[in-house]
Amino acid sequence: MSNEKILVTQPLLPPLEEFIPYLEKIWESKWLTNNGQFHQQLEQALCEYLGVKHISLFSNGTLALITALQALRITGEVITTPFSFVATTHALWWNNIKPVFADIEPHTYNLDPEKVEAAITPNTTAIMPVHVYGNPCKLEAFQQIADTYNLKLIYDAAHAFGVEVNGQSVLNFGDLSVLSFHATKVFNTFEGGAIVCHDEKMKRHIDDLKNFGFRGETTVIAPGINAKMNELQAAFGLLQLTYIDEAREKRKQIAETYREELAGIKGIHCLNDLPDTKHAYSYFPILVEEQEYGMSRDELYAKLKENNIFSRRYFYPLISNFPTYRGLTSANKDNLPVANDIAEKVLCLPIYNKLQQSHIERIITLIKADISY
Ligand code: T4K
Repeated sequence: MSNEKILVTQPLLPPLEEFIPYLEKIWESKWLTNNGQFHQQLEQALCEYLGVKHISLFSNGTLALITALQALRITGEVITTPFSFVATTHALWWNNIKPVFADIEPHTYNLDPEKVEAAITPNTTAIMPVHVYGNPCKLEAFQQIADTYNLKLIYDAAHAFGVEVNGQSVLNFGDLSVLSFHATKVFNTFEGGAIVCHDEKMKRHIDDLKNFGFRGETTVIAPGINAKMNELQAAFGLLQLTYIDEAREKRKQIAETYREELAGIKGIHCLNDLPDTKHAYSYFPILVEEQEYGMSRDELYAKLKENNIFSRRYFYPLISNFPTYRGLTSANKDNLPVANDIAEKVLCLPIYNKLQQSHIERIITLIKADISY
């Protein structure tokens, strides 16, 4: 068996020669950024592909998150999950908003609506859940809480490209949803991101904010930022859209193979697909129960690494355990027992469209090795 290095992910890269005509057009037009032709085309193409009304492209997902909070003028406290990539909480911090962590559900690893409701104070202004690994949050429950307490609802949908529940995009829920198109994501524009919103007025406001707050040549409506997607990124996104369905299908097959192969192993648990859901298969997380499996998550991680397989412990450490945040009352481990438990046991196995059957077999063989039953 080859010992080729296998990373947790590999970006979706269409054939290079197919990108050249896009580059030629950019050179011809001499229009490199600031709402160019490819930017406009990609916004429209993504609205159609994702089934959403309005989308504003960004240079990355983190700036899109920061801008989404600005667009809704969020202040005070926002209830969010500790089980995510640090950018989720950093976006609050950069806006001078106090993050309040609530615990997650044991079977989806998403923010638990009941725990959110219990964490609401007079200072709470919004809820920011994450569709972790692309698994949809409890959409109706969150909307009900937001409506009851008059809170804004912003979804970090960085992992949820193309995810649908009952034929409806998850991006159509909440006030705003934020996507990431980073190289490691299902759909990438090298770096990139987007905000999905539901009305023209909000889209215009977001577009102004990402361009220094300019509306027209001489008017600045707010202290905006520079978070625009450039033409190279947008052109790459357009090309990539022609390959996305094939790549998503490949990811689905890989996830199914992993599930079948890992099914009989004591102490290794996979996340199941949720009913009526079209998944993104952005990540393939497993939980390693040390007592049953006979090896800890970190030991398995190290063993795979020794064998040139680079799985990742997304999301360990928990955001609430990083020095910046661990002083917050809500970061206390007693407040977040499920999240702390999952973060100690989770391991994301490689998944990407070019991952081959032989690669999967190598990974499975290593996970199965030394098991005596
Ligand atoms: N919200 C959530 C829930 C997120 O997960 C993220 C980002 C954000 C917000 C913020 O969105 P962005 O501002 O990033 O658009 C990676 C990504 O950098 C980050 O985008 C992502 N989440 C996070 C979960 O993963 P690292 O530190 O793990 O990246 P890195 O460089 O170790 O790459 C991971 C693996 O991917 C490597 O083993 C190799 C492979 N890789 C990576 C890159 C960059 C490639 O094959 N090619 C590449 O170009 O954070």
